[in-house]
Amino acid sequence: MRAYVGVGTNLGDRWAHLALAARALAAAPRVALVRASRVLDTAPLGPPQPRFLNAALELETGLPPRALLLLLQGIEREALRRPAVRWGPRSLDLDLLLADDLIMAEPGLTLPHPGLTSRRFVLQPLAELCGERVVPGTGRSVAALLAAAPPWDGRDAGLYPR
Ligand code: A4P
Ligand code: MG
Repeated sequence: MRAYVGVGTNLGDRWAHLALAARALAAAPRVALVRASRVLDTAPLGPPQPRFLNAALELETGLPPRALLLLLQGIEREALRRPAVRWGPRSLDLDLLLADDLIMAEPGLTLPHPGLTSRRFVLQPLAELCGERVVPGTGRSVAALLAAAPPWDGRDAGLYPR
């Protein structure tokens, strides 16, 4: 299964959280980290809070979607446990954005991720990895959704850390 994961972090050592996410996924059984997007520094959507770093990761995995989500949630918890890191609910947010062409609406797992189609901080890094890919249920490509998304305050922050 080809899967795309959105990474967001706005508390503590944000670069360390990005690196932790990539390391943990690359080390996980039945998961290969194929590529990472560049990193964006983005204005927060929602209530006032620190700016985010956002990026996307492309995975090839033998895990079914539910097992992959559990893995992502375990990595989020690992980021919270790091002692040097200021505790916070958003120290690391890993969203399963796309999993092959699956469409799913089950308790605890919606695919494609519901925030995907309208959020530039998700679409832009994803477009770098798979702009031509049609988002299941929309009939539109990632690049087309990005072109139609509302304007925002986001800037390139560099290569994904390894
Ligand atoms: N869940 C269902 N489907 C999925 C899926 N495809 N991937 C469920 C991941 N999780 C999925 O997730 C809440 C529940 O969603 C989980 O129990 C899971 O079973 P969560 O990550 O624990 O909670 P959350 O992060 O509060 O929810 P969510 O929807 O991820 O938050 P948002 O809406 O993504 O908001 N601004 C900028 N610039 N950049 C950001 O990254 N992120 C947020 C988080 C707000 N503003 C932001 C950013
Ligand atoms: Mg989330």
